[in-house]
Amino acid sequence: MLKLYNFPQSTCSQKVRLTLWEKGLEFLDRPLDSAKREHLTDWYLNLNPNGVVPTLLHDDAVIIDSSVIMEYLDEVFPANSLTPADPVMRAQMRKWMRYFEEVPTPAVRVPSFNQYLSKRFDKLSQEEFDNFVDKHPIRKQFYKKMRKEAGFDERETNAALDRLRQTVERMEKGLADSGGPWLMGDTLTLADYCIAPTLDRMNDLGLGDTWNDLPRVCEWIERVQSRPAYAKTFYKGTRLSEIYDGADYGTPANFATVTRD
Ligand SMILES: N[C@@H](CCC(=O)N[C@@H](CS)C(=O)NCC(=O)O)C(=O)O
Repeated sequence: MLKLYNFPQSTCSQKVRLTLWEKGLEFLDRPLDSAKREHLTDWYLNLNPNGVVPTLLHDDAVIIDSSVIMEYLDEVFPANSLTPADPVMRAQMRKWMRYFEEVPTPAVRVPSFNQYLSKRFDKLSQEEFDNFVDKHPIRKQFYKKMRKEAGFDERETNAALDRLRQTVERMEKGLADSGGPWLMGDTLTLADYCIAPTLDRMNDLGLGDTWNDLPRVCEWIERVQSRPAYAKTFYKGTRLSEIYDGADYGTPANFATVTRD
């Protein structure tokens, strides 16, 4: 049995949902409520000491970290493989994945917090915010760099936008070098699904023009979006623009009171 603890709107969760759907695997979707800080409760930290989503349960095994989960699923369920058979090609695919984890994945958090995610802190006093930040096992320093109500400063924001632009430029070149239509050539791989949610997020943030002048990336996005797995992953309520428009952002009041199976 596969069970995925995740946030509907999290890019890291979306990478894994894309993989599950693309491979045609049945799984129990267990969305956590980020506004209620369910990912910082004791029962969840017991599964994932990093206090981040996603976490996969496969029977008794607990697998954490989105790219690790993607590779695990593709290894354990080899049908509809999303990994090249050739070791050199596999290394190339992983090279893309490590780059995506290191550069665009953290970068897209900056405009995401600037435009939407920092809104959830509006109602918190500075002290409540500091307490919230201290609860994060691996994200304290990230939150400390942010101003509670205003997100990140211009320097940090511009650096993030530069990294996002570098990413799509590299993808354009990668698609030209591989001959496309996918990053690794003629077959869709984990590398494509590792980055797709970041570009979807950029689109949602109004940053879709970052790749307007890059025709191969424009085509690649349309191709990814046409996969049935894409529609299943990005169901209504999975984009920040849908969640944060007029929503009640919640308070940390019911910390540690929520339990889940
Ligand atoms: N390296 C981890 C990072 C996961 C991660 O950062 N998840 C974010 C959502 S995309 C999260 O849970 N953030 C919780 C928070 O900031 O409170 C992975 O890929 O699974």
